[in-house]
Amino acid sequence: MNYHVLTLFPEMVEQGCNTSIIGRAVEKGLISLEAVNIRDYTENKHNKVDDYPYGGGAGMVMQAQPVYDAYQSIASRLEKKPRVIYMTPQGRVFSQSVAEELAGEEDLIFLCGHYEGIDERVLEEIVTDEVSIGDYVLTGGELPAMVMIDAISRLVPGVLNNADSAEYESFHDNLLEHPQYSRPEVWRDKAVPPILLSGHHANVEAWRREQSLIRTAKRRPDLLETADLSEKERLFVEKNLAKGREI
Ligand code: 9D3
Repeated sequence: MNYHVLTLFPEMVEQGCNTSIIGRAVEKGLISLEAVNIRDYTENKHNKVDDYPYGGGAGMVMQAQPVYDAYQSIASRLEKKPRVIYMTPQGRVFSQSVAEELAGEEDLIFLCGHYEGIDERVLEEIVTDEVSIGDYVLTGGELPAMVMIDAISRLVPGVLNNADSAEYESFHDNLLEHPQYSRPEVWRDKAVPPILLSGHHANVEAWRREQSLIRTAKRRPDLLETADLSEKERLFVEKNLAKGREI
């Protein structure tokens, strides 16, 4: 996977990605990351990338030319036209399924905006996807691009260690995870649930599954609509957990 980020803050993207698991994946050659400074492609002596909006109004608009030329500096080197993801609060909301879809691409270009936006004409020319990371207001598209790079990278084969990828493979039917406990057995008068010390593997698994159902019903009831539940589990949820009730 080769990521290319079009931004006015290339150091922010590089600093953010070159640490942690993503940094190690870059060192291993599994992914590459290039942050392209849009300001390097201006054609005026003050390196100005924005101007007033036609029609008036507050703020500034990023001009088409430097964005397009920065894009061309990447695209002209690639054999195939890459997907160009414009990070915008108006895009479709990022999710695990979007990450899975994008993880299959060879190259991804992220376009990060600032100011009031980018001249619509260059967006029409180069953008293939518009993505938001959720309904809250940030100051730019860099953190959203980094969030997407993190979520996509862990799906690239070899990026996660074996234990973590096994965890990923055994998908959890769209339920929240059960609680976890480690030593000591008693901490501040709170004991670990005894079933976890029983050594009875099947009972432990049944308890964990039930905890997942309870948690999901309580915290994210919306997930139950699409969760993969057995007939018996559906009945358990209906009887004990539906509409905010809890056993
Ligand atoms: C004055 C501009 N705003 C009108 C309400 C729109 C606006 C544009 C750009 C607000 C914030 C931003 C900066 N944010 C992003 O570029 C962004 C973003 C976000 O703010 N939230 C969630 N996902 C994303 S993806 C890019």
